[in-house]
Amino acid sequence: MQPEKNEKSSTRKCFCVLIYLVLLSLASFCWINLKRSRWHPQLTICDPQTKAQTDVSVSRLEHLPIASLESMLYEKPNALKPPRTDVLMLTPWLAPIIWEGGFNIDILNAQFHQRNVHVGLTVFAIKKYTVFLQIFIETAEKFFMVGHKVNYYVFTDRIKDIPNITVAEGRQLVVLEVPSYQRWQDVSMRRMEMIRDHSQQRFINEVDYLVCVDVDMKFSDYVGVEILTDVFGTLHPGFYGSSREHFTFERRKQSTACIPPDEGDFYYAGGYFGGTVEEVFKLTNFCHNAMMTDKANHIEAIWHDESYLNKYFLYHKPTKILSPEYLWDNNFGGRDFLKKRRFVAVPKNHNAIRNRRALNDYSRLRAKLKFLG
Ligand code: 5GW
Ligand code: MN
Repeated sequence: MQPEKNEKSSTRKCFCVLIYLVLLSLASFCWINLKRSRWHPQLTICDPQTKAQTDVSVSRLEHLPIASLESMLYEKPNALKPPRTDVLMLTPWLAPIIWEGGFNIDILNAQFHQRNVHVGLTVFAIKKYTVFLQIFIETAEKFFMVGHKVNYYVFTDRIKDIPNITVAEGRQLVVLEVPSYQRWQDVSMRRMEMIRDHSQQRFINEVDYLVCVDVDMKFSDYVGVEILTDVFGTLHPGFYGSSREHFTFERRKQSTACIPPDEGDFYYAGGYFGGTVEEVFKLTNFCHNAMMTDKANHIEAIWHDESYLNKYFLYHKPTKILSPEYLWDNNFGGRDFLKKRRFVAVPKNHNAIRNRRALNDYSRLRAKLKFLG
């Protein structure tokens, strides 16, 4: 019985040693792997899953549409010679300010034609302001986005008074019937709400960019794709040279349009803004909501929609700014820096068109005269 017992115990010993060796090699294998992945994390790039992801992004990049311009001849830009030194051409947040001489329209037209860009021009002709439409559209046919696809969106409460104007091929006149408001302030301010609502319901499906302007105006020189960008505002022709204290921002703290005395970049005009439909939706939605908040608090900003627009642009900087070439009033005469007057105010017979506003106009005129010295 003795030798049998000995044999059994030596087999058990062998088995234990074997188990010990297996466990040891397993532990060292794990340890080496752990160390390797800690020291060389980039090795995970070889992981088949990551490799698959890399392949997907490579193929997406490989199938991007290639846009290329045709060969063109034009004057070489000079890094040491700015085209103009008499005006500011770039904001501190690197948005271009659009002045004659600062761009080559042939290059821009080629780029925008390639994208087959479609532009909407919104204009309000409520009550007697329908009288401005004929000249507005006739001059736009001559000067606005010539050669590009254009939709005119005319908001009116007087469908019957809309002149019958034939527009060029690739252009369309769309008349939108909207309610009118009794107070002229509401006529002006509700434009934000109506542009917002129509952006959501229709403009987003029909155009890429919106340009939103006053109707008591005429085009007298070219306005093209140089103005198009995510979101743009326009320097008010009465305040481009003013100091902050002379900007007629809303100053009362109770208003959502309030701008503190030590803030504000430019004084933007209420009658000329635009951008992509998405950005114009955001802008008009902000302005309308701010107006409704103020209305509930029985306060209305000093220059109505213009005050809310200025508040928006203070904290949502425009990606381009139009110079006063794009919004001028010949009552100011000319200026040396003004190489073109592209869009100018049509003189209004205030008594016939809007007699109720005479008092306010007087105070505005005084502000303008003060600025002009
Ligand atoms: C009427 C009386 C006083 C002020 C505005 C109106 C008015 C403005 C109106 O009866 N019907 C109308 O369609 N509007 C729209 O609001 C026009 O598109 C107009 O261009 C815009 C802004 O009003 P404006 O042009 O009189 O304002 P300002 O600051 O250019 O003189
Ligand atoms: Mn106007």
